[in-house]
Amino acid sequence: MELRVTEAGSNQGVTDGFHLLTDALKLNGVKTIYNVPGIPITDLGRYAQAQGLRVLSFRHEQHAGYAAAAAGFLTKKPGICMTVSAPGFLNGLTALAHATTNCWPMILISGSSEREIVDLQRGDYEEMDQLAIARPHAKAAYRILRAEDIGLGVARAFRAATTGRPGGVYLDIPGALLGQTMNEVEGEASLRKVVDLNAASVPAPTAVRRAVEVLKSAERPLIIIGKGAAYAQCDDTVRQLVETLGFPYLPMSMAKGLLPDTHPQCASAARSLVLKECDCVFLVGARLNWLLGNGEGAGWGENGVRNFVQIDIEPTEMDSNQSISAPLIGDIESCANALLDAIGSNWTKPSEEWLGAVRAKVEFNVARMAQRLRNNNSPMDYPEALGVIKDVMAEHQDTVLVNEGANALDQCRSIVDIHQPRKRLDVGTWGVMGIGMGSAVAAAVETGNQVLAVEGDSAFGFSGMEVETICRYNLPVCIVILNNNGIYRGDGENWGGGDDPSTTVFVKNSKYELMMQAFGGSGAVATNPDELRRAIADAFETREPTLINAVIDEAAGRESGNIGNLNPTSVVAKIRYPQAKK
Ligand code: OXT
Ligand code: ADP
Ligand code: MG
Repeated sequence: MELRVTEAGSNQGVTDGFHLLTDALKLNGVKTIYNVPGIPITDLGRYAQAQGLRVLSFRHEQHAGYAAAAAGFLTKKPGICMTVSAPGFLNGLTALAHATTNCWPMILISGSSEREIVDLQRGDYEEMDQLAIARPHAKAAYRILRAEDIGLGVARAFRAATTGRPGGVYLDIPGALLGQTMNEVEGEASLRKVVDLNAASVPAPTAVRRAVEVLKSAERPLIIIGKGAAYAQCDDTVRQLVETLGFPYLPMSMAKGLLPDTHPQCASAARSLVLKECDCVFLVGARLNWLLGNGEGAGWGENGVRNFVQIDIEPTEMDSNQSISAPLIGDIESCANALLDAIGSNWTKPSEEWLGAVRAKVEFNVARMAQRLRNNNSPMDYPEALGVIKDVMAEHQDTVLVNEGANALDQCRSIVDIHQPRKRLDVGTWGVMGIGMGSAVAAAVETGNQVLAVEGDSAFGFSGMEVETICRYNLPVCIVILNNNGIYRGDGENWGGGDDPSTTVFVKNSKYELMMQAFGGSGAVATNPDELRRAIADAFETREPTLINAVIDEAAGRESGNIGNLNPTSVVAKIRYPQAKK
């Protein structure tokens, strides 16, 4: 029921949609909104700011959305993004889909046009049926039409975003809702605080016993830890489980640091060996998707893996690719504790034959890499530049590393150790270019820590304008652009021989550092590892927004980094372009 102002000319005892919405967000613990203002939500941002929420305005909704998604991963609570209707909503939708794909909680709140106009397609300002468009890209999508339902709508969004497998939720806010009024006391009473957002989900005892039996029977076991485990924020329990079992483990990209990458059981540097040789894989908050070759084929042993054991909060994840011999359906903390209880103190660790073989391969590969990290060439190649970043992350372990690109991503992931949980944010399940600056802003705002964004020059371009946002809020973000003049490499040629550059090549020797200087931040050029080391040290000391243009040999990269095999090949290309080089 909608209540109108009772006393003419007075608004005492009355509230409205604007204030109910911000009150509902505050009641559910929201502290920050990532937003781009405009009709009909400009005042919503102002009122939220007036009521003590931090409202950060971006230059493009996609980056506000990526910030909200990253905030969800870092905090285990929904990150909030707010946009205007149709184009702003669509700009934010990519990020909502990214959050859903990565199983991160996020709420996209978009202003929209009124139903009576949209549904008859009468042509409203920014008319679009946003709810219908959002639904396939979100875990859930809701529209609120009445002020008295705001508390309910926000509560449903919070519950859906977090409980069970987390994901993105869309909340549609027609402009007129914000202006609706109702009695203040009744309005306050209509708000709801969601209790036990990340509710525990305990596995069945039979499932736990089955898992212990399967793990016990393994001869060459391997644990794969995914970003679901990093998200779960039960770091000590996961560590205890890994150390008790004594298996070698592989951290997926954003699970790096959950146990330090320097941990003696970490098998990252023996990745091919462990995937090829293992007979039992224990997945902890990781999916057997493309990043793991769907658990079969190239990379995996010829005879395949005998048994998979999997912990996941989402029941339908089980058997999505390979048969799971022992599914543990529940949250990681509950499952890990149940396993630890069932294992007790009588656990036999894997054979020295297996552990020794993995250790030997790790030591061999780390030693082989070490020399490449110490060269001091100009221009640099990737390992030379990343050797510096590796040292920086070892010296400043609470720094949050943001990373995107192709070679800039893959080589950074292999070379740069992460030492603490949730200190690496990257392109995620879809391999998205453009997450960089939004993630960097969220990391700085949500953690208060120094942020180091290691960016391919192409990757940076997707969100580069947000350096103004970083300067405006004076965030401790140091951006290092690994600048090889293009996508994958800077030395590609136009295979038709025309004047246009190759499709993958950018302006040579671009002065990216000036972009940061334009907004009052610091800019520097690094042509060798020593200069890079000094420039990062300066940025960390001052905590000023800084952009370092790190000059990389334009011939240093590989097509698509480590995933070139995913490019389709043309059988006629070799005949048509015999002289062509990439
Ligand atoms: O065991 P072996 O011998 O095999 O060796 C492995 C490890 O053992 C070893 N290793 C180590 N050695 C020594 N020491 C240590 N510590 C160590 N650690 C590991 O290293 C190797 C490799 O190990 P790794 O990395 O663990 O294993 P691998 O096999 O690579 O793992 C497989 C994967 C699949 C899990 C892994 O590769 C992975 O996670 N990949 C993610 C890839 C990804 O998502 N890429 C991003 C997308 S690429 C492409 O699509 C791009 N686009 C198109 C585009 C996109 N994406 N988005 C949008 C919105 N629009 C367009 C674009 C435009 S990339 C791109 C821009 C690129 O240009 P940039 O200028 O930005 O970047 P540059 O390339 O730098 O120019
Ligand atoms: P990665 O890319 O690192 O391999 P994925 O995103 O593929 O990780 O997998 C993460 C998995 O973790 C998802 O299947 C998700 O359902 C699961 N997950 C997320 N949070 C929890 C949790 N608290 N407990 C158990 N599983 C979780
Ligand atoms: Mg590049």
